[in-house]
Amino acid sequence: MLDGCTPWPEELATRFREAGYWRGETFDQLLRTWTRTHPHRTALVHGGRRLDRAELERSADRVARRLAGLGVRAGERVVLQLPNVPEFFTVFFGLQRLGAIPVLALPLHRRSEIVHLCRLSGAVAYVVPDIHQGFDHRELATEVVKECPDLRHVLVAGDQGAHLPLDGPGIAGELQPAPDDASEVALLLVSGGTTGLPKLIPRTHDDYAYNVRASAELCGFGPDTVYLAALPVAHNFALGCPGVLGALHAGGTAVLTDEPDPDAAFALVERERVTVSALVPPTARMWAAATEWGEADLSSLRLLQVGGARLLPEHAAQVRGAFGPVLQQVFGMAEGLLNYTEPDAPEQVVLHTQGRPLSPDDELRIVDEDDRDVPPGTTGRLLTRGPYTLRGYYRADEHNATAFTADGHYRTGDLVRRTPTGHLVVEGRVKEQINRGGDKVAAAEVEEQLAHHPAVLDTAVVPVPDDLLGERTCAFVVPRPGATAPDRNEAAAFLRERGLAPYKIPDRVETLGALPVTAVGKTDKKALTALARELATEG
Ligand code: J2J
Repeated sequence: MLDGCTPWPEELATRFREAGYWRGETFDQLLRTWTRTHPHRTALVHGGRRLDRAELERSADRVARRLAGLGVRAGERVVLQLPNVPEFFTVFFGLQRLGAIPVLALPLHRRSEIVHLCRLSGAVAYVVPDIHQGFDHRELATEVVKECPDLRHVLVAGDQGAHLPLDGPGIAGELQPAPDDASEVALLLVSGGTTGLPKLIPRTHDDYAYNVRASAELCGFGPDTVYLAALPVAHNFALGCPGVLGALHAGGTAVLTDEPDPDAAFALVERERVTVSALVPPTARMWAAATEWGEADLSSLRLLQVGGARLLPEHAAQVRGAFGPVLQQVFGMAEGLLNYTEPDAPEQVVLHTQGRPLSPDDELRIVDEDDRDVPPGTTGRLLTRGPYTLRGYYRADEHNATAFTADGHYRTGDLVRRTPTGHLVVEGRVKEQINRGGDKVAAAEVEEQLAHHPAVLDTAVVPVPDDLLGERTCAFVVPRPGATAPDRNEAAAFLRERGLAPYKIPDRVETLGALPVTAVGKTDKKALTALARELATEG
């Protein structure tokens, strides 16, 4: 396995192969199988463009030739930052053809995240759109290159500006055969993060193909599936749970859009007869509200997956009321473990739980703070391991020492309880992360960035409840003696300047004379969370 990764112990790997979870197929082999079975079935739709599987495979081969011509080799990492466009998949599969490893940056990542991802992964290339949603990624790339000596190439899907066109000449002649070791890393996903900087999650061909296949089976995907990707496909949910890859695997079609708002999305549902989509709770609620006045024909929808953040029972009821019994709750994580409510689950289960583990071999423990199992039905910290849950973050020995138990359980940081039917209810979390409607913000990352402000002595970032997003971020700032603490606008401008992704910029900034501390002298985040809540209700 790629240096810097933690493989599964050999006896477990053997078991997962014997159980048929791990089938030894790489994503390159899978694409070729999908093409052979249905070469002319539509794979991807974007605006007026339609690519069948044969075209997807040909375009992926072109990208592979292009990258091979630039010297990209098997095992090397390439940061892929594309929105929901077909090129995301031609590059993804082009890299698979070479055995090179995509690092899936989110479209909203900015200089701070991208420089970190490039350096951490030692990426040799960075693939960007030209301008996306008003933001010029070529300018970002120019800055990134200056700070990342290993980065040899920037490739632009679109108007290349000062960089190289993705669509340029590649090697002629035969490509080397694709590497066929399915226990190798196929992709690196970005973790929501709890520490100062995002972590990378290695996903092997074996484990991720299982993740996709088992999800597609559970969700009843088949050749008639038309999946609307309205969340970023760089995110695990829309990529592989079952996502676009699940639709392709099942012989179906994926419709790509960057506009999840109901007007645009409903028009696509009607036009393409979309059967399934995946949303975060705030978008699901907007969709539900929009059915009141929208006139689009949504009768093709068979499944509406909602996950990424807690969907409150009353909101679940609204969504179910608007769309009928198509709602599915999903409690997943890029690190692996996926929980789904079954498509035929009773209403009570769909409204009140976040689903059941996907694999019979997902091992779950619910424990107290000393890692002792809590009594059945009580809330505790969720630990997990299994055939598609990572055993270690990439190049992160120190963090791995605390993020995993000695016997390889991943500490999810989520507080859950299990119902008698084996479904999980997410009750909260112990990790210092703010879940902003599905967008994850590591408190420590924002604190670290804010601490660079010359007027800031100390800072702490906590969640505040929010009706739409579930949570927003509140930063408490202690000014240096004699200095004036930055207000919200100044802090926002400062963090933007430092290249932080826009969704990580605090929604509120409050000044304090000192941060409260606990008996052992740590910042008292509980007290600050309570204070933030109080300030928020005052307005
Ligand atoms: C409460 N919290 C949830 C839920 C995720 C499918 C769906 C989501 C993700 C995802 C994903 C939640 N209720 N229904 O990768 O494939 C919080 C938990 C979890 C963290 C993981 C997928 N669904 N969460 O959200 O890696 O705190 O993955 O540990 O972005 O989101 O975040 P992420």
